[in-house]
Amino acid sequence: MADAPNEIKHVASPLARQTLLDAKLTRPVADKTPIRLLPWLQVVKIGGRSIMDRGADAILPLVEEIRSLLPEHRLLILTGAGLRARHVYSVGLDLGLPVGSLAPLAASEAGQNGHILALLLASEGVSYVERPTIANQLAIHLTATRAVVGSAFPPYHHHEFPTSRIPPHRADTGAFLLADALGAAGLTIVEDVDGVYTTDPKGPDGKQAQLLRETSATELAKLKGTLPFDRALLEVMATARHIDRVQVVNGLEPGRLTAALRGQHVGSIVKTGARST
Ligand code: GWN
Ligand code: ATP
Repeated sequence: MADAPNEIKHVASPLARQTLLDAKLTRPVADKTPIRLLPWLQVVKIGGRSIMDRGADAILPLVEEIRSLLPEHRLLILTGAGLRARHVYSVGLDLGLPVGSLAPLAASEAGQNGHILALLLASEGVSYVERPTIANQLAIHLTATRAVVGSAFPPYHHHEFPTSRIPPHRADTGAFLLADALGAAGLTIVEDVDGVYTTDPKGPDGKQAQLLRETSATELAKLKGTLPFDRALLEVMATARHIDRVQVVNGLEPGRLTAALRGQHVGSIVKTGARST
């Protein structure tokens, strides 16, 4: 039999045959700014404990505000977990459950809050969308409607880092990771305080608390006390690709979220490590 011509095509890859651990080799290929997938999207994280747990008094005015924002913005609204997650942590910790088991239990509470919020906005065409939908079909949903609601918690489950007994990556970190990965126009974190203070304004040293109108992830990393969001958020901010600032606003004050989405400075702006593009 005559030799068949060799038609094997070699697929050239600049990363072939090299270790992915050598930054000198990977940098020329990998060090490119990724494209913004949804540059018109505004991501809004609604606090679980700070807003949703307060019930109608806090939720209904915010729902009205979001309703009036819909003609102006396309929104991915993500909810935090709140008090029910704190309860499940305490029961789970008492029973000795590992952090990777606690993470999905808490995440499901963030999902429940999302379902509640979505139902209140259903008449506007807003629905709760499941994680797999956020992962793969967000664009088509946001083309069909102005906003969707999802869980802010990252779905690490048993992949959660065992660096502490409480899952370190919670709703604020999850919302940021998603907003940055999607190349969204912005992320606004809605809380029950005017922004980030030097110390907890509701804590024992509350009288000394000063509002940090503008700060950065690097500066906040040096602050030893508590923050109004997960500390892991500072770590993911450091390596952000798109979201160069996050605004933390008081959702109990009518109009603050609207102003923030219009680009006004009405809370604390936290700068990240991303270069603005
Ligand atoms: O259940 O409220 O999504 O959107 O992290 O996983 O623990 O799940 O383990 O699509 O995949 O409870 O069932 O639950 O909140 O997370 O969801 O109603 O596999 O729509 O089935 O990544 O919602 O839920 O809790 O977000 O945060 O069925 Mo829920 Mo959450 Mo629904 Mo989702 Mo987890 Mo799914 Mo999932 Mo699980
Ligand atoms: P989740 O969505 O995870 O349920 P949340 O974002 O709604 O949570 P908290 O985790 O309770 O809410 O964070 C908000 C609270 O953080 C504020 O009510 C405030 O009392 C407290 N806090 C602690 N440290 C600070 C700080 N340095 N600046 C401002 N608020 C702080």
